[in-house]
Amino acid sequence: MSTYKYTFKILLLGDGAVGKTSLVQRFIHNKFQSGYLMTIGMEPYSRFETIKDIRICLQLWDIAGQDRFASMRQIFFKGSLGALVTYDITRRQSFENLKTWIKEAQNESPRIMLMLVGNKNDLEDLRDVSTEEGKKFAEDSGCIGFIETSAKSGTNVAEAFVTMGEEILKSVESQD
Ligand code: G3D
Ligand code: MG
Repeated sequence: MSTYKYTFKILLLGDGAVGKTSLVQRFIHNKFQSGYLMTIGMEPYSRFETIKDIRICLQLWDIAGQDRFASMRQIFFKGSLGALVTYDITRRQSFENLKTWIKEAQNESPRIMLMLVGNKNDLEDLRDVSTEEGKKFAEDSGCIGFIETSAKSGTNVAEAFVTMGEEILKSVESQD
């Protein structure tokens, strides 16, 4: 079925190598590939979901290598309704750097809904950021939710994207 009521533009933000591309690949193709660099341009990936009986196109944009070009950045942020703000639970610096990502997202898209995602939770032995810290940061920075995921095992990946979709739908429908 190709008819749908809404397209929600959702961004993946966060440092390099936190797993943004891997999360999108897991959600779209249900696969995980390690060991080579996947190059994603400005073409978004889409997956259709039915949420509360409403057919929705979740359009996912991975910032890839465009972050250095201001004009690309504007195209990237334009019309975005949500973002998965992603860090790697084994790399504290990627967690600290989210402050900058969030500031930029809120500057470019003041109404954007943010969901905090701690990825690589299959690597429990290497954990560097606790679940409690993640939760607290999400609350303090006005995120609509927090979830830990693994693109490798698939844990919580669909939940992260679909929850984002549900929250955007709630906000869109309450404006009608
Ligand atoms: P990015 O798009 O944010 O830059 P990538 O990140 O999706 O390219 O992932 C960066 C590296 O982390 C890749 O390793 C990838 O396989 C790995 N990775 C992504 N998600 C997970 C996860 O949930 N668990 C684990 N264990 N590894 C993950 P390589 O070796 O391909 O560079
Ligand atoms: Mg990538």
